[in-house]
Amino acid sequence: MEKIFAEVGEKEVTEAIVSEFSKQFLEYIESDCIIVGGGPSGLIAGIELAKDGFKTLVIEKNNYLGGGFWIGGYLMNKTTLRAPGQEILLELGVPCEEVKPGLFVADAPHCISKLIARACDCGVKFLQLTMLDDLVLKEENRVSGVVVNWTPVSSMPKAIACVDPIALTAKVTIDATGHDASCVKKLEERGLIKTKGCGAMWISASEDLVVEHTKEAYPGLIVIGMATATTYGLPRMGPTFSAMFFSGKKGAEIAKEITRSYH
Ligand code: 48F
Repeated sequence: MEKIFAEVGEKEVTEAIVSEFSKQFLEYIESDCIIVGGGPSGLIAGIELAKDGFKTLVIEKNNYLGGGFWIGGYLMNKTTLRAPGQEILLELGVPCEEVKPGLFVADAPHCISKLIARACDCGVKFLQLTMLDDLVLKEENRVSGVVVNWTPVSSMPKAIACVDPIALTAKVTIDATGHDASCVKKLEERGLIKTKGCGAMWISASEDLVVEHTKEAYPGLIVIGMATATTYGLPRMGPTFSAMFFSGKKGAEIAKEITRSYH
């Protein structure tokens, strides 16, 4: 039989995975920015940071990236964007159609796959199946990174799940965990912040409010996307995504400022 593929065996394949992963993991034990959550807001923030040379790591508890952006709403994979969100889709090279003045529709899988690809192109690094377990809090209660574990540990029986997490440090951390607001909730558990919970749906008000409330919620921790709504009691917007883009971009600008002034 004529061989098509290079003569490489099991040992070399395993070695390649272990050595390349370890190299990157060692390099990213300390980052400029850690983004917790690989949904639309987290990915956009990652793109904006990495393209300007900030060392950026995204932590995602699922194996797949993209959060709630694979589906528009219910079971239907058409996504909607209110103007001017379509401009970001066009920058990404995703076609969209204006169905009503100011309301655009696109294929959700196309949107999210382009967003993930752009994040990779810009140099964002990812740790999938990695779950936020806690925050690193030091320097007079400043968030200085995240404590993470392998996602399946949280669903393993207690008897065999005694696995300690590890810490990854960063100049700034972004909570992009959607409705869960997982990072902010860790501060709330310690009485350092009080969340208000996401309000009922009100599309025309919520998107502007989410962008307006995108900010440093606690020293060293920025909140973006739907985590903003959970933190500050803002109405939800349901199946429309422009605010995720604009909140992610605003969060990245705040993160750059914090990183530049960090010492
Ligand atoms: O939920 P998600 O897409 O958040 P987002 O970027 O966008 C919200 C929209 O999808 C939609 C909406 C507005 O259009 O209402 O819901 O704000 O992505 C959040 C990501 O964070 C991950 C989760 O798996 C998802 O991919 N995540 C959540 N908790 C953790 C986490 C955690 N504790 N550790 C790691 N990842």
